[in-house]
Order: sequence, then C-alpha cells, then structure tokens
Amino acid sequence: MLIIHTADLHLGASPDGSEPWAKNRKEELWDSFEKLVEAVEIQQADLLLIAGDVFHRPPLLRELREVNDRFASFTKTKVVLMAGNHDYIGSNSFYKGFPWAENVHFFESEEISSVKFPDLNVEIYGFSYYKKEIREKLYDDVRPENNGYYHILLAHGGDEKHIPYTKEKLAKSGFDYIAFGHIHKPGMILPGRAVMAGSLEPTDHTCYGTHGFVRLEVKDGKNQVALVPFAKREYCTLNLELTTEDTMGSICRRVREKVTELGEDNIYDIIITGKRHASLEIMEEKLKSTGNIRAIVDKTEKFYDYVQLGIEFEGRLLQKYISSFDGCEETLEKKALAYGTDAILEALGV
Ligand SMILES: [Mn+2]
Repeated sequence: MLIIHTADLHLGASPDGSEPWAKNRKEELWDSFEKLVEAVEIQQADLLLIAGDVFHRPPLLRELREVNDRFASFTKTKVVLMAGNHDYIGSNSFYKGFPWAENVHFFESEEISSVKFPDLNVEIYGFSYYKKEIREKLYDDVRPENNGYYHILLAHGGDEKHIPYTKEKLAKSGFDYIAFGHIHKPGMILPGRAVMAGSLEPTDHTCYGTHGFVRLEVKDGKNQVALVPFAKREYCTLNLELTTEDTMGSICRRVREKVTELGEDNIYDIIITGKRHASLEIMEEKLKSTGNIRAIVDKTEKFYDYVQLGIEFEGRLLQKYISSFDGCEETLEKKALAYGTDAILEALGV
C-alpha cells in the first residue's frame, strides 16, 4: 500500500511580501498543489492524506471547488483531509456541507471520528479545527478500535497553542501511523510511525532546508517512510568568508557562483565573516542584486595595515596609538586597536 502524506499547502498565502522574487510565489503554491496531484496520479498512490492547512485562511467556495476538482480526477487514489488552524471551520465556512467528490473524505466534525477503507484494510481517525487555537492535548488519549485494521491518525498541531502532544502517549496509542501537519519543518516524531510532513513549499525564512511530501509504503505490516523533496524553492544560508584581498566585485562573483551551484530559485541569507580590507564597504543593494537575497549579516573584521599606517602618520597621534599596542596578542586588545584606529581616522576625516 502506498500513501502520500502532506500538509500545510497554505494555498492563498503570498510568502515573502514585497521582495522582488515574491510576485509569483502565491501562484507557485497553487502550481505545487497541481504538481502534487500529478505525482500522486503517476505513482497510483492508494491514499493521499492532507493533515490540515490546505488553505492559508478559511477557503473561498471557488478555491474549494478547484481543489475538489483535482481530487476528483484521480483514477485510483482516495483523499482524506481535515481543516487546520489556518483554514478552521468558522460559522460561515464553505467547508460546511461542501459536496466533496466520492473519493474524498473530509473530517467535517470537531469530534473525533473515523473512516474505513475495507479494500485497503485501513481505518483513519481525525477531526477538524473549529477555532484558531486549541490548547488541549486532544491527540494524547485517542485510541483506535481493536478491529484488525491498519490504523492511521490524521493530526494537526504540535505547539503550545495548537494541540500539543506527549510523545510517550502517542507511542503507546496503538496507531500504526500518525500523519501530522502544522509545523512547517518536516520531522520524525516517532521513527517510522509518527511524522510531521512539513509544508509542501517553505512559506517563510524560518522554514530553511528541504521541503516536500512524505511517501509511506506499508509492506507486510511494516512502514517505510521517506521525505521526497518537492518544493520549488528552499530558504538557504550562505556562508562567505572574506580575506583582505576581496573587493565588492569579487564578493558578488563568489555569491553568484554559489547561487548558480545551489539553485537560482532558492532564497538566501548571506553571512559574511573573515577579514575585510579597511577600504572595503559592503554595498548591500549591489549584493542583493546577485540573486534572491533576503538578508545580509556582516560579521567581518576590518583589517588595517598598521605598519603602513605607522609610516604614513609618523610622529602623529595615530602612530603613537598604534605603537602603544606593539606586541599585543589578545583579541580584546586587537579589537581596541581596530576601533581606536577607526575613530582617529574618522576624526581626521580620512
Ligand atoms: Mn497550522
């Protein structure tokens, strides 16, 4: 049996606000959903599980119809889904009474219930969010009925305000697999048995690393779980260590090379370390034009050629200041030397 488990598609969101690369991202989330449907169909999965937050906010009727229409196109796959804290079922929600396709089961109730698929020998438990926050540990004490089925719990939460869980209780719950959503970073809660799918696409810079869906194959009662990378983009950190030889041009070239290597679509935070020549100012705007650069963190140390400065400022305050540090090896003293040199040169208008 092949199961595709995903969550947190956040359709309708526009990640990255007004950043230059952000204008297509809203559409990209829908494209990813479309691609997911294609992948599920090609793989002829038995089940597609979506553990909440298909939508970024309670869905519009036309959005529900779009999604349902794609589910209805499956030739084999059955779909089971729920509402999460973002697309929770409010009083006027279009989720209420929505006519889903025959192969789709939506957990419309806020009470736990189950759906059975006798041909697959699978029973799936779940419920939907009716509000944005649920602080009770509602999953901790859910137990499947002892009826010989393979039991799945479809769940959304895992932080303090959204159904926190106790790992030990989940481990003893008797479920064969717990399909979690909500936390956007994918992770194994119980190895092979309880998995946080992570968002299909990363939705903000805290979701660094690989994103995709979970592929669960159940063979002879054993789970084989794999995260399949699928997202169009990734948030990455790019570390750049400078030497005193570097110029603005060489920095931009080095960043370009890394962006080409790691992916043009990815969104980068650049952390710059090392020593930079005292004459070099890091021009953020110029550096940002080399790729999708979200942030630049400058942790470099300014490098002065003290011998040269000593000669240049012979007999003046700066030379006396520099020579007072002769033979110093301590980091703190070196820092004081650099800061002082900076201040004196600034006062001199150099
Ligand atoms: Mn959520």
